[in-house]
Amino acid sequence: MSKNLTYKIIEDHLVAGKMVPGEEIAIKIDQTLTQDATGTMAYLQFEAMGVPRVKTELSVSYVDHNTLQTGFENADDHLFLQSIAAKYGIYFSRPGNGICHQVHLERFGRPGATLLGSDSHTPTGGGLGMLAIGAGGLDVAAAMGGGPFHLTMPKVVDIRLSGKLNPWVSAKDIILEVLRRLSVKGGVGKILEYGGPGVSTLSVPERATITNMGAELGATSSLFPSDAVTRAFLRAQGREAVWQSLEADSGAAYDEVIDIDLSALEPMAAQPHSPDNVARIKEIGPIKVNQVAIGSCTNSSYTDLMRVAAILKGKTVHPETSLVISPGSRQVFAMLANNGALADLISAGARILETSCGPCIGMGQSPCSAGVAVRTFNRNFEGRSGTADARVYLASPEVAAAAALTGVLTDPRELGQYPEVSQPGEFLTDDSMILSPSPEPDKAEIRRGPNIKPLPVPKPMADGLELPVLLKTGDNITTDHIMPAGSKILPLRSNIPAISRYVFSSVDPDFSDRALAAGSGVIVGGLNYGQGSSREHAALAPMYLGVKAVIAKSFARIHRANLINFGILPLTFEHEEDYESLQQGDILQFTGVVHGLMSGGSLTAINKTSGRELRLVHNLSPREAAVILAGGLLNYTKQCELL
Ligand code: MIC
Ligand code: SF4
Repeated sequence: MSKNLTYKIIEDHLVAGKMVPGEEIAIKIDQTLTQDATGTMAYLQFEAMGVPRVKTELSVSYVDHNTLQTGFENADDHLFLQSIAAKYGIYFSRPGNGICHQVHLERFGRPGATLLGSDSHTPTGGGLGMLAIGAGGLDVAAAMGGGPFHLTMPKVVDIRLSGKLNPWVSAKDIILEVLRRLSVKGGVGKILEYGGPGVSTLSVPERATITNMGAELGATSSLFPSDAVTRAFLRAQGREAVWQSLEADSGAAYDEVIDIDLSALEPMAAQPHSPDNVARIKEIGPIKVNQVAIGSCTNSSYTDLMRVAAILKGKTVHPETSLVISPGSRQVFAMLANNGALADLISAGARILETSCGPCIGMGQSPCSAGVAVRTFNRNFEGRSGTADARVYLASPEVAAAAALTGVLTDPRELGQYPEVSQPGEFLTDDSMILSPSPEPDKAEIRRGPNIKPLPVPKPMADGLELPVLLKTGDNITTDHIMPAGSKILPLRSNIPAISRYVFSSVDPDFSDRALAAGSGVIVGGLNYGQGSSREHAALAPMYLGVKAVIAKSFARIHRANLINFGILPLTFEHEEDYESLQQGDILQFTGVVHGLMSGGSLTAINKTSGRELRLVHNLSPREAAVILAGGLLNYTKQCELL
């Protein structure tokens, strides 16, 4: 039977379950990655599992998010991560070496492998033909310990690319077009597999821009075939040996087909405040732009920045527009420095930042009040830039460079001659900032600074619960709403008691006080609750504050899994209109929770305030129900060991 590429890779790694969309399956994980902001928790959890050395083919710990070091916290976390890596057999990519997804693509990714990363943009690796999936840190820790990764078998969508991009139109416009068509919830429960004759016109970094931002669709992952272009990229990275040809069989079946003619696309942008609010630059018009930021794991490859340098060469940025650039990796940065392109960027007035996530996660470079920023990043959620009333537009490096020169949103085709930039035949490869694990792990000492607090562990789920509704939210609540990031809060990622004070702080500053006073409670959400990042702090910190359940119209995949991992019940409405009947402050009484979780998919609660009965659906697999009842995945794993 002819198979699509997703089925081939999953079949190769299948440990349990049937490859039927909607059913729970478990797959073997070959590689893992963590970044520092999720990594400290992941490694505390890994330590708690008591496994002496990682059991994966490769595990890499990156430091790229928290590099501002406005206090001792970040530096302490870096030392902790470095010492953990040395002891447990993990490669350590030092701060300054680059953004995890970009470096992993360059130095470690391998076609046909599975990669689990504690960051939602892990599917960047799909640009190389690997099945790369984002997850919470606890799931990644379990995979490092040799456990399989459990997921719902996704549907597979065939995105057929035809034609070729016109000059000034780029890979970012392809994924913006997909977002325009499918929306931020359109990928939930799906893997997007790219195919068709247009694929061979795209380089690996261009493919990676597309798979990276598939995260914004809520997709489980996105995937390109591994072909001659992949081989040339790996050869130029000095890694041709890991190449293998991988593609879907002809006539393979898909659950859905989407056709995109690349030659019909135009420069576009995602308007505030959602990555799917996409329009053509021409339609949006020449709005004034205060800041341009080029970088992030979506668009900071060598060719992205070479093209920006060529556009800016010999010109100066607009006097009322600030331009900041953060190269994606040390490889990219060094190559730009060596060939003079960095000098062109500096001469044009660009402010060069270190190779890290930087402004993408609100670590500096917040725009001015009510400012407009054009960014090559992947998320423009309200407030994520650090300025509550800023308006962020997501666009290609070409659009960003054009705005930096003109000071207004500009269709880059107005700039005239398109600067052709080719892929290098050989990248500069220097892995001296990637540290190998210690050959003497017993002697490696773990460095634990005062910011690293012990891991809070949830209690087993009670059979009867009386819970106040602590907060009612609307649709598309992001994990940035639940657990904001930025330069003030991100340094507290290793300190749950401290960071929990900021849960929902941008939505309702009194939330944490109210939750602590109540002792326990429930959150009510709308559609696609918990979209965005993989940060398990958006489950862990509410758990610490006493949240026992979230009742929503629907959930984003990673957040739902994180809630379960930390013993919080994710429930949906049997009748969606019941959402309207719930108010903040209502008291919900749950009885027979244990039986309800063990036997089938529903639970009943009585709203004691209104007297209404609520029918709720849990849709938990037997394994997930057991995890919740045990009080989260760590407790569950320990229970299994005792059996
Ligand atoms: C993000 O882009 O939101 C992050 C920061 O990379 C997160 C991870 C985190 O919150 O640490 C993600 O995408 O998973
Ligand atoms: Fe870093 Fe931004 Fe990419 Fe997240 S989306 S990994 S913060 S660059």
